[in-house]
Amino acid sequence: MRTQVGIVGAGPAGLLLSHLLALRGIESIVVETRSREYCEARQRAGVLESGSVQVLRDAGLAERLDREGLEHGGIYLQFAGERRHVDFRDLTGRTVTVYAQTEVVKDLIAARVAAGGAIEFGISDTEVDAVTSDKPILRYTGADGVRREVSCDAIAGCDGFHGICRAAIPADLQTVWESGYPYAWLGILAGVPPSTDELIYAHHQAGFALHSLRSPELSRLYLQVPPDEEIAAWPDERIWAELQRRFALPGWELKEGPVLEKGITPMRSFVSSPMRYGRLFLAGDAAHIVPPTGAKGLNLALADVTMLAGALTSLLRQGSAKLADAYSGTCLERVWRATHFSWWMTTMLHSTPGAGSLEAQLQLSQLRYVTSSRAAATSLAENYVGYRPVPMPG
Ligand code: RFL
Ligand code: PHB
Repeated sequence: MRTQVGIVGAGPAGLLLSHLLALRGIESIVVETRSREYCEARQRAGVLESGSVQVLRDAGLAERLDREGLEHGGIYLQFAGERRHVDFRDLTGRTVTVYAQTEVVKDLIAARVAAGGAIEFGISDTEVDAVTSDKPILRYTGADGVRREVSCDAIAGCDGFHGICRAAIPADLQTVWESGYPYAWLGILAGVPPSTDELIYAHHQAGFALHSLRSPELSRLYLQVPPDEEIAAWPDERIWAELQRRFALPGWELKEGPVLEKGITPMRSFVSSPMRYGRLFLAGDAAHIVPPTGAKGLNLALADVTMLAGALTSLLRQGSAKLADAYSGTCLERVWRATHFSWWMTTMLHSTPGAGSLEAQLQLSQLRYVTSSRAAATSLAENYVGYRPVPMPG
């Protein structure tokens, strides 16, 4: 078989890339180990930067997003018994949109299927080969058990943190930065209308909590838990009791409802450089992971492939390697900004087990600062809505 771009992984990165390439007349195949149903149901991110919304709109993918997405002009930071609003609209003129990753993925798959795009679910034993040649090879076993080999002009590794593409870059040419955190997130999807108009990020001595949402009828809530926690230790009553404790505020009520889904997510910061080796290009979680506190992972994945679609178009249609050569460096600048912001939000809001009381005082001071200084609040806001560098005057 032959195609122009072999794409490994049908997450947001791989799916958007195949769509953007198709719009530019470039053929691709997407191969995915999981089933379509699994990809469409996997609960993950919820917040889209305005730039991500624009990318989806420009690509003709925002019909449902524009109808069902919930535009948010800020967030609440809660600490020391107070809840303060950070007003993104006022500080930056921009907003974010709450629209679940599951919905982004459903829209992308529907668009690819409607356009007759090649996506194979339920494949196994993915291999990439000859990636430093002009004709890299993608091999996999289809859902029918038949081994296939696809000759490509380029391969995109959009296969997430646990994928195989990153390992195709020789270790001596790769630099990895990685750090774990001494806590995880327990996330629930609850069948109850959100108790808040904006997301609430709560600092509490018992641990961080986040109130997010999915729709006018569905809430999404998270609790900081120990990193090796078993979900069995958290029956629904314990989860609600802990959420009630961490969000407690006089005159405000957290509404409870049935827990429709729950899971525990470990947290790490991880960056692998370069994001390109020959004709293999990494994008999204395959190359970098951030802790979810800054709501950046999905947005970085979409930004990477927007860049990559342009780079592959000029490589494959005009024969120009200029953008492909710049791909890794350009992406990594944004990745490092998001990596720092996510680490900063995480360490400001979570309580580190075993840390002395000095840590809590420093966190509270920082939280007071970002909610009282316009300069500090603007810094948080411009990172949250998606930082775009602008030249400094002079
Ligand atoms: P994905 O979504 O992991 O997709 C990779 C796909 O590749 C497949 N795969 C393979 N396919 C073929 N062959 C192989 N050998 C393969 N190995 C793997 C996998 O099955 C999968 O389908 O990566 P992608 O596309 O880079 O997208 C990244 C995002 O999914 C991720 O960054 C975000 O979900 C992170 N994230 C958040 N990001 C935000 O921007 N805003 C948020 O509010 C936000 N909240 C979150 C989050 C992630 C969370 N979890 C569960 C990690 C909240 C949570 C709780
Ligand atoms: C979510 O809605 O799942 C969500 C929102 C904000 C975050 C992380 C996750 O920082």
